Amino acid sequence: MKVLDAEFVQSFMRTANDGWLQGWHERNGGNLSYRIKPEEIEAVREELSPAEWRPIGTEVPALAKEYFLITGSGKYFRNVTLRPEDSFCIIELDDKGENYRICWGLVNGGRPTSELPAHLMNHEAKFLANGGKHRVIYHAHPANTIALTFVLPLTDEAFTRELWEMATECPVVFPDGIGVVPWMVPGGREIAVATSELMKSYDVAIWAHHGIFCSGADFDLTFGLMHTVEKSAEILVKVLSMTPHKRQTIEPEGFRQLAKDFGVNLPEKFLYDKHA
Ligand code: 2HA
Ligand code: ZN
Repeated sequence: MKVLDAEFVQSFMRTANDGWLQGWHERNGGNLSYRIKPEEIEAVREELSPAEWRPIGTEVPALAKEYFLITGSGKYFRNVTLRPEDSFCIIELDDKGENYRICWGLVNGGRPTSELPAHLMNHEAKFLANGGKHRVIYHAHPANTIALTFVLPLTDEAFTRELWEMATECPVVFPDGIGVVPWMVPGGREIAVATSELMKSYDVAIWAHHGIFCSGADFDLTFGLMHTVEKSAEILVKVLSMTPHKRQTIEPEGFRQLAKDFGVNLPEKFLYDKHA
């Protein structure tokens, strides 16, 4: 099978284009990766031609020999469906999880995203935390969530609680909550370590004054998670633009009832008493 005909590649391209249409990917902003299933890589193996090994810039031993589909450094989400072979690639990791090689794509040269260490360390954190259920890591620059990082305290508790309050579905969609990384220089190992530490507990990590990382089992769930967080942030921006004080909201007792009825566990650390 041709790489571009494979369903996982089609889903990757649709997700990237959906993100572009949402306005989350100005210029070369954002990046997307998918941990390819063994049967999916076998189906396209005839088209793979491995290049030279290069260092990842960190080590992810739990992901040794895994294959990933991942956007290219400096490439535009806008072009993913228009010029797929130029915009993303398939990479393979070596048997130590320290080096990668490009096996398909990026036909005009280049490297995987500058956030390769963050993507792979997040994949590894999820792999170790939930036994390989998650396959997608998605980084975007949605404006409302970024705007909130200038006005809310940069804590997991504040972001989780404020975004949960903005739409009843939120605690059901991200019951574990949201982690927050303070402002850091992007693109290296340090921010990758900080983010993957949060990904051990959460499926969403916000980078202050920069964007969001989401993790999920498939493209729909991961994109839907990003979309839900950003929609909730948009509502909060609208509310705060009208008034600094909510007249009414969902109270901790409401969240506890919701948790019971929907069968989710909502950690008490997010249900603090705001009036105390
Ligand atoms: O340019 O979003 O964080 C891609 C990015 C870097
Ligand atoms: Zn970014």
